[in-house]
Amino acid sequence: MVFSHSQNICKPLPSDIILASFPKTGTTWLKALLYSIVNRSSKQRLTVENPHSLIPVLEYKTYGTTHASAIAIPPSNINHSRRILSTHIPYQLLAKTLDSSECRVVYVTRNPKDTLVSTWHFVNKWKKAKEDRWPFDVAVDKFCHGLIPCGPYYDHVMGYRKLCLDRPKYAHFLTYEELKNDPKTHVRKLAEFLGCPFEGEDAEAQVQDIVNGCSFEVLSNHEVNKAGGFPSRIAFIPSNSFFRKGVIGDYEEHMSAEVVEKIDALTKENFHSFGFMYGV
Ligand code: PAP
Repeated sequence: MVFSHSQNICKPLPSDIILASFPKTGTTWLKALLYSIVNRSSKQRLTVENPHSLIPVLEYKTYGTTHASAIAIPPSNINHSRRILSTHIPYQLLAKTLDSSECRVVYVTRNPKDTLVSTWHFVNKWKKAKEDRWPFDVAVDKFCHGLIPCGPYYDHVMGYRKLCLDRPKYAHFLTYEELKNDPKTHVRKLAEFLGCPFEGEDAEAQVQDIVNGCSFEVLSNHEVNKAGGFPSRIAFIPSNSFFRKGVIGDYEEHMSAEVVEKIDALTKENFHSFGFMYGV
């Protein structure tokens, strides 16, 4: 797959919503939340479909030929509902497409240590990887050198952060941790950002209902998210591999003090020194 700065890989509609994220930072959760916020009356589809089946991945739809998770991207002349797409493509490669569009971009990120641990577990759950587990120290090394899919993580986050700071009307930045700590506030903010705020007497109940329906505990217990999976070019990805623990700080179970120190130093260099006080 070759991208360049000059490529305009698709032309989003002003009504489109693009969920951008680095892998393992909260994509599945945000897919469920955005789908529920936009399609309030049909949010029960989440009980029978995996969030990844409901929200297509831009890069698979644009370039992919073998990914079979597929619902097609709806044609742009269908107006009854807003299209939601997701992408892991770095902003640096999508800038031309996003900067020239009035679509809404939601970017979610997660602290680097939990992102790394989640990535490591996810890869080791792949069918192929069972015979050949990915050693944790190798994963740490690859992460620190930016040699994991869609990496470097730090460039990915800072690219979208710049977009969100530059174009706040069109791009919204949130973190897994703030969403976890106060989901109702962030669901309300997301709805406002998307131009479909919760209003009326039952607004509070609607928000609570969406937060509950998209919680880790509820989503991970739907049959559809426990069995089956998605064939991809690399491996068969089980549906349940998108739901592991869903907590903040799981890195403490896996990382030595030395590894924590190494990643924190990178985080300070790549985030804090640019004024983004996050991730340590
Ligand atoms: P993806 O990039 O492959 O789509 P993504 O959904 O971004 O993965 O990340 C998966 C992580 O989100 C998992 O974290 P963990 O490995 O630390 O447990 C997964 O458990 C977590 N996750 C999935 N759904 C939810 C949810 N509803 N609430 C909170 N965390 C969730």
